[in-house]
Amino acid sequence: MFAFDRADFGPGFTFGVATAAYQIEGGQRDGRGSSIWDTFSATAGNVHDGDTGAIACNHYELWPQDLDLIRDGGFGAYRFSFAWPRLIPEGTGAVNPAGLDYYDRLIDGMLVRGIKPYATLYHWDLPSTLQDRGGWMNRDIAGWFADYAALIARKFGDRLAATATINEPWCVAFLSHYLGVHAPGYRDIRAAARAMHHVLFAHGTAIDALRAHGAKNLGIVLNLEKSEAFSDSEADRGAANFGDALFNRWYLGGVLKGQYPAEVLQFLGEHMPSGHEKDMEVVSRPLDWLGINYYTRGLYRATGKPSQPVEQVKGDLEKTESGWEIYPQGLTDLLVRVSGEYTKIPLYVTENGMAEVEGENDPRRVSYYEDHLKAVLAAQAAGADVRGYFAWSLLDNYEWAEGYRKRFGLVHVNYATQERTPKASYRAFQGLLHNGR
Ligand code: IFM
Repeated sequence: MFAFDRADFGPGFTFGVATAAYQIEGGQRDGRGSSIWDTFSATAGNVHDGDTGAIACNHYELWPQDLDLIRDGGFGAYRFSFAWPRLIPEGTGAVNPAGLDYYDRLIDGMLVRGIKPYATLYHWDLPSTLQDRGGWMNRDIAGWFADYAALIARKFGDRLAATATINEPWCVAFLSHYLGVHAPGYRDIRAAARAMHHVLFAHGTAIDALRAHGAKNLGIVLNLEKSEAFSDSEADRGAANFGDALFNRWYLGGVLKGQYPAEVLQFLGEHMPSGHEKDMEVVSRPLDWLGINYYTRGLYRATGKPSQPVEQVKGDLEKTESGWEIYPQGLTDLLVRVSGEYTKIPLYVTENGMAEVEGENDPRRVSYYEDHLKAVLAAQAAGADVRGYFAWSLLDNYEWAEGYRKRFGLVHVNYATQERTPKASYRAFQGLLHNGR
């Protein structure tokens, strides 16, 4: 049981759960095209144990019972993502009728259960055919993505409570094109520089397309980490500032102010696409809300090496099963900072949660949620306009390069039988949301 009341968050505060298509759907049939995660995970060495999303949680078929779990937990909203290759198998051109039918059923299934659909257009499963054409490195993606956004607005827009363009552009760009950890697995500064700009440019063109086709309540979801210095030395403080620029300010500044941080532009130098300055008005189209995904802090140390000036190090705070430090204060600090320095539009915590060892008794996760929800209350008390909170995740699911070994669910999934079993953390939310306690 959590030690606060639902009412403490204010009237109309939204409590939801979040998932993403590739991590839970499975259902790679009925005309769904290939995505970069299908091919990346099929390549030896990229994903723990060679796990793929081919079956995942079979949400493609089991969605009715999953929506029942959301409703019975007392959650009022479901943040899900559309799979681009399920809707437009080749990325552009022909639309897959079975894909449209699937999301029709899913969205209508939410509405009949009183659950608000919070959609994300892109949560990392780029159609493989678009990767063949350069993917996020190709400026044309801004047009491909806008066309896909327009389709969603036309087919589903009137039933969506909120729509986000991109989930976690840092991961789409830097993690996937510089660090090489996620699909498509590049380790190349030119690839990264292009992806870092094109992902935000495409966000802007998608916002235009969504608006032009009548979709309402539009935003983007950024993953932010509180950047801190490993030591009080001037060099480490400088490293934390650079880490903050690369991880947080590139995306906050780009989207909300139309400006990239100078130190990152200097780092990327000649690798940035020429003429990017002219796109910044599109990059910073007005939004109706901002989503923030928060998990941990970033602790930075200077390396003294010009080619890699900073490195992230592990601190000594308690860690989750992913090895991420548990740091609720960072969530308060980020929400207050964004609200003070960047925007007064409503803020949503669109993901927060932890990986924990397998099992249905997960007291550490209950504490994690309790402490982070208190952090939201503290941010509200300090003036941040936080309107909602989404737990990551409803189900144990496919944790990208970590495969199925990291479990983030409020609900346990037995991958052999697809049986779902609510954990203590699910019951804690149920207590809060049903009883008002
Ligand atoms: O599983 C991911 C999700 O897809 C994006 N945000 C972070 C989660 C945990 O790593």
